[in-house]
Amino acid sequence: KTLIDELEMSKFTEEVVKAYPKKVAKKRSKSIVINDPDSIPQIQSNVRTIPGIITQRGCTYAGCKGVVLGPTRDIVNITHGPIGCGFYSWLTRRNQTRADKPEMDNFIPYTFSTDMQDSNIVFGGEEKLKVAIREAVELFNPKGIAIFSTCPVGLIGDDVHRVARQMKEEFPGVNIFGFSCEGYRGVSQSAGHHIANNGLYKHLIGRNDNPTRKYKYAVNVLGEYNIGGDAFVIEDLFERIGVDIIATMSGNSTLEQFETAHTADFSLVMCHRSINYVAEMLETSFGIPWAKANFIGAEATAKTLRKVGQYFGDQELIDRIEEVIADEMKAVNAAIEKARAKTEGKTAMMFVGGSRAHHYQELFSELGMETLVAGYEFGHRDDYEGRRVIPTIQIDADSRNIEEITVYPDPTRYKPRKTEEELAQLREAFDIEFNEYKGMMNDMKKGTLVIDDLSHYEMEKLIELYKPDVFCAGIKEKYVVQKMGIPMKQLHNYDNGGPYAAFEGAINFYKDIEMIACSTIFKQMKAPWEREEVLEAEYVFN
Ligand code: CFM
Ligand code: HCA
Repeated sequence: KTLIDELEMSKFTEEVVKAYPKKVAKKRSKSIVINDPDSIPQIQSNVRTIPGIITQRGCTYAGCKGVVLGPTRDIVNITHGPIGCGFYSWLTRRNQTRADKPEMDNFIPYTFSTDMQDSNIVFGGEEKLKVAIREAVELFNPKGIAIFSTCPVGLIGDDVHRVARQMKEEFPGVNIFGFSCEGYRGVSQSAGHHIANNGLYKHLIGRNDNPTRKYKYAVNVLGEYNIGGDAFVIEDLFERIGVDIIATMSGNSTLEQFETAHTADFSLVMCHRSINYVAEMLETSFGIPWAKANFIGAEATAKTLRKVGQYFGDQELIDRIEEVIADEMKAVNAAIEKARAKTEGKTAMMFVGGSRAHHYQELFSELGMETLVAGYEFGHRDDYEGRRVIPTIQIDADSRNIEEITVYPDPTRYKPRKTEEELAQLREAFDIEFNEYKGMMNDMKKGTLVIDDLSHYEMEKLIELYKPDVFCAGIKEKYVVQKMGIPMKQLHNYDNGGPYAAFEGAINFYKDIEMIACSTIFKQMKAPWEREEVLEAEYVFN
């Protein structure tokens, strides 16, 4: 009997479904499945959270401004809205940047907002936005300014795109553009990613044909946000194998990187959920193929580097890659051996965004730890079930999830590098060889639980029933989980740790997990509700 058989993961479904009101139970049970990698079950995802449920999710504005555009250092990102939205999407994610020359702009240490007040809601906020833009130009003289709409902006009808156009006329040298990424536009951050991707394409990508190139081959690294310095480690690795990174989207990035992304030879896609639209657009318009990549885990990193070698088919590059892998694996193996003596056989659960709950399972399995349950906050079915994404407009009346349609650029503005026919051929051969279209469920064991948009109630039940050795999620879960006596690791901002990407990052992760999963301190803790009498709340359903 395996550990998973013994734990009887089906107990969870029964208990949770029993506790919910009938309608809620019916809806939630479609998002809770027992996995079978040989015959992957359908999972309901990317649908509206049931009102009243405490969700881990964030909003569309968070996905657009905080996630995709936020990590760029030389665009002034102005939040048009009340101050809270700008403040809470500012640096809690720990996206880093390297602006180590005096001539480099770096606006990441600032949060820019129009700080809308009641009077702006009543009389309109466009004038205040113009004042903010003028002030930003006067103080910082930036190359670009992006405006992000928050919920009230959509409700009162301020037109951020019109303001952007007017301000561009006033300041012709500055690229000024807006995003209609009001928080309520989608069911989660996911719609914000799509809106951001369209904006990147419309306003930035393809505007500069002269990238800085050192080497013969060049790639884009898409869906890597430099949390805790991950992108720095990846950049160092590419320097060692002698391949240029034209654009990282958007960790440690600049406006120039976006503008020249169309000159790369190949796109590697780390977080597919947040940037697949740009990857598809670069392939369709410029004939730049993309492949899924994963720099989380030493084995996964080696596999990704080998894909790069295979793509360019250059023996010298392939040899260099093998040398780097062999060299790095020495330290990795020594670190695994040391940590694994303590971590082997321990268990983990992880609930994060739209790709990390999958990617981080690699690192845990390198430590000999089993992932019992995992889920995304806002992944789509392909992120779970591993099918090819075809960007489409999705209108689901029941879930009220209205996704943006992917905007392909006007072909007269760009010169595609490949014909339609060449592209079709390339896609067919390439996808089979390079894109495995694997989702999280392909890589999880039979009998494990997969849960989409986990509720707070479900989280507590999971912990009560299966007592994992480590629980991974975000800040909303952190302290409740720790008070329950379970070590908790944030996989969004890595708490204060990282980098965790590539070989160097893997070693950091092994050490950090060994430290928390094997610590006895949490077991000695008593939560406030265990120490003193508390009023018990009772759910009343009708
Ligand atoms: Fe992609 Fe991300 Fe993630 Fe994401 Fe996010 Fe993030 Fe995340 Mo937090 S882009 S989907 S919207 S990997 S911010 S860097 S950690 S939820 S799993
Ligand atoms: C976001 C950002 C977030 C939040 C993390 C958390 C991040 O989606 O708005 O809830 O702890 O990674 O910073 O996902």
